[in-house]
Amino acid sequence: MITVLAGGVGAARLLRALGAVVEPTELTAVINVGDDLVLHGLTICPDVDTVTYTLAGLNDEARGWGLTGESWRVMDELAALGGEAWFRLGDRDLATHLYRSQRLAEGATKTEVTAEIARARGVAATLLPASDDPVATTLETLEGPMAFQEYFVRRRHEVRVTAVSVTGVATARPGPDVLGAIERAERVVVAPSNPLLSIDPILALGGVREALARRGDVVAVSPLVGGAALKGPADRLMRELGLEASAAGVAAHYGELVATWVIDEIDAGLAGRIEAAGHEVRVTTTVMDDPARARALAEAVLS
Ligand code: FO1
Repeated sequence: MITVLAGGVGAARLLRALGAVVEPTELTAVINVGDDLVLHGLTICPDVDTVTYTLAGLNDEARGWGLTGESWRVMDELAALGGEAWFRLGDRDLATHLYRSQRLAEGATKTEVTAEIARARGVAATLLPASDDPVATTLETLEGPMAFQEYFVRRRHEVRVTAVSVTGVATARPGPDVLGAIERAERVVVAPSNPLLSIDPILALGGVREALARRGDVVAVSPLVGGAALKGPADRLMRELGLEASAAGVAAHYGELVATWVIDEIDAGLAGRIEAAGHEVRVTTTVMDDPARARALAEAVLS
């Protein structure tokens, strides 16, 4: 069994690549819920949905989020009414949010609803929201506190951040199977997701850091390649928060929690520094832009 701590696109691609090397039923993803939001009365779980759609082969590859073959008629009508249309929910995607919101209103948990949607979409991997309790990643910015999607989508992450916090995390518990999935796995992998916005909100849940530390054999894939994120603001955010925007900077950020780093060939020159900080390092291709390269990364992660 392999457990992957996951954000959105990068994690979804790693999980898909792993699923080509091992039986997908052997994969468990613990997925960030810090960027979840309630909009139009609907509960939306962007990272959970990105992983679900990608593993179901239904995601829009070019956009990275949402469903393929999407249309936007509801959003266009909403915009015509003067409604909030900055966070684009496609017509097909809306079915997921309607289903989830109704089931939550009936008393189901996020974990249960996620499993139901995964099953309906033919996803064999186990998908676990990191928590069933409300947690919300919040950005302290020069303009004041900002909710995650307000910063990420509405402001296109173009506002300077001074701190990241996760509201609700002090009392939120990890989902019912999360700690067990970390403890029982043969391998635990931290996906190449944004360390500050996707992985830290998972690590902040009570018991998660401790469970990872007890293992002492966690493998992580660097989300930064040549000092830049393939998607999203990870590099910029790290600089804004005074961290080094490089594979070595991410390694320093996670510290002892990660035993082995998988870094890109472009960053081979950083291997010595990361090793000197007490980690093992594997250098391989980490950019999953074609199936062969994705497979090579999956094999490196499992070797
Ligand atoms: N990202 C955007 O840049 N613009 C959007 O309008 C948008 C809508 C959206 C709807 C559903 C969903 O599951 C994801 C969506 N995303 C959108 C992506 C999402 O905001 C981020 O990529 C993640 O939250 C970051 O992990």
